[in-house]
Amino acid sequence: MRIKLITPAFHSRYFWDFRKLGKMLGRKSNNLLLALPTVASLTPEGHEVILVDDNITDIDYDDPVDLVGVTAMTCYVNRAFEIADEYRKRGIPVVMGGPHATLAPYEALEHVDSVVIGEAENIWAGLLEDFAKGEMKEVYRGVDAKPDMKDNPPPAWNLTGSKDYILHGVEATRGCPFDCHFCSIKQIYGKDFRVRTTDEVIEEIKAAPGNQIFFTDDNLIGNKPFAKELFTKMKGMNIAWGCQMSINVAFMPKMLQLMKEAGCFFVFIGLETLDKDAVVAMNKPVNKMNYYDAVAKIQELGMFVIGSFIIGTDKEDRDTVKEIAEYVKVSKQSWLMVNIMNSPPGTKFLKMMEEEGRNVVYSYDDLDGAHATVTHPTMTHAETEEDFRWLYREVYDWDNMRERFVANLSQGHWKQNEHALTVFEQIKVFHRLLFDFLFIGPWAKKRFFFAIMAFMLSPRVNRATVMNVLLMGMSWNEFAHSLQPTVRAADAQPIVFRKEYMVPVSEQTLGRAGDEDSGVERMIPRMEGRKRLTVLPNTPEQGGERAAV
Ligand code: B12
Ligand code: SF4
Repeated sequence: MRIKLITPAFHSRYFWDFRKLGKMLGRKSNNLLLALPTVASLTPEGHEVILVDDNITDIDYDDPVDLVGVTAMTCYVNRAFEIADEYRKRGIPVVMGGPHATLAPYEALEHVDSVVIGEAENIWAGLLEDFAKGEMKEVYRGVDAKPDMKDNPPPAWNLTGSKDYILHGVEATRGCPFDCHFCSIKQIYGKDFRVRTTDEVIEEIKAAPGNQIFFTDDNLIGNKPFAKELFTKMKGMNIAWGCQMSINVAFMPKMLQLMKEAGCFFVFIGLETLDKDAVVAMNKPVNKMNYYDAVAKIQELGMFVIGSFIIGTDKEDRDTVKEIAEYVKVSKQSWLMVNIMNSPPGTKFLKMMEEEGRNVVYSYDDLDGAHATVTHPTMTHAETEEDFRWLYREVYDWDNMRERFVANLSQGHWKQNEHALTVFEQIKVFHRLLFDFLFIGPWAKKRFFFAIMAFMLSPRVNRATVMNVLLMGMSWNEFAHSLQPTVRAADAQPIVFRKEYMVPVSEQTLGRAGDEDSGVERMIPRMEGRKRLTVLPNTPEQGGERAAV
């Protein structure tokens, strides 16, 4: 069989797109999400698999294939549905998996022939067998057949244009020990934290194209002995890597030392809010600690912290972003990510907002962290979004970045990231950087450039780190200035989160349409001719009826 696996394009700019950095390095995209290279690797021999990344290539709908697979997060599921609809128009069956299909499978079934709820490892080969027999089911429950992660094959990077990407994802664990109320990880992966063998992870790192790795794990220190063993084995591998972790890592000196020795380049930490009561309301008590101390402990070892904040929660007002900007200035936290509080399927937060009648989402596209989608007690959506843009512009202002990085690079010992960029890449990129910094943009940009370049002479900082600060600063400054206010049609209506679509994972059933015992027939709201999800009026005033989740 010929199987095409498609990663749909993301509709707008986002923090991680590193668009300018990619241009400088001659790469088309930051990364290819790991989902489909992983599914490809699970495909039994004898089938031809083609991986397509809609972010960088046009989809050839007329290229003959037997089966199409798509993945999707909620914020780009509309594009996934468009792709699926195109293929189905041509009579080609489509399977969907990933976070959205897991959390709202009965909606996905309006656009595709089959959904995989949860993980594919113990499902995919069987699905293909069923398909070959003409017996593909509508629902496959990977959540009941979770892999133990011990024998996961490495992602099929050989099928990707690996030179197109800056970073490559490596997965060492699945799950998260926490259960924040705005997150759906426990729904997707269940409550157990699973780990691979460290040897398999090391082999995968060796096989990954390039020398820059992003661990896709939700919390790489979720199992501490495992993390320590992994970092110990990574020492000397000469790769630069980033990861996500909870803030308590800052108070594990042994762990930090091992990370540093293993070449850690950045640690992404969900700090969420400066308000310690709000942290408790979010069910993230691990964050009840002093962020200033924590960030300093990581950065003084020469690892960048990307601290992520959520704005637009109930306790906040228009001063909140100013407080966050001040915190970044004083703490000298290197990089900041901001999200506007939103309500994806499968979260306790969505349930709360629906019950309170405060979920006002115009499109799934808006659940990308850059749009306000819940009613706030004192701020309008436009004000929250204005604050969001202001905060990015403020933190990524050239003079603010200069102050932070001069302080960072003067204090720490930024030597372990020698391989963040190869010497060849450094040479290739330097003249582009020079041209951009010297001839384009304001004086503040040149001040930033010369202040950071001065660290080329420092015995405590290596060249690759200097170049990366310049590249990342340039990229996130450009991103901050690319953000635009949302424009909506005057008659735009919020969509309805339909109860029958968002069936909790624990209640979703397995089976085939028409099979009475499966429950599928009962739950899938059949629509004539499989048309796109209709946008329904949301509130009674608009003539609609709000669906509770
Ligand atoms: C790593 C990651 C990223 C990285 C990706 C980097 C990289 N190099 O890969 C970055 C930082 C770029 C990122 C960005 C974003 N992310 Co993210 N990300 C993740 C994370 C932590 C891991 C994803 C991953 O690679 N998992 C490993 C792979 C192998 O697992 P998987 O994707 O689940 O795939 C398995 C199954 O789902 C299934 N499957 C998946 N697709 C398909 C398709 C078919 C056909 C089949 C059969 C099976 C199948 O099979 C796979 C193997 O079992 C997840 C959380 C999580 N643990 O899933 C969040 C997550 C996916 N991200 C999320 C979000 C919201 C975002 C952002 C919008 C954040 C933002 N505000 O910018 C952006 C959007 C980016 C974009 N345009 O794509 C949400 C999505 C929620 C939702 N309802 O959709 C998640 C679930 C996090 C969360 N806590 O809620 N992310
Ligand atoms: S710590 Fe991160 S991944 Fe874990 S539940 Fe909270 S937001 Fe989700």
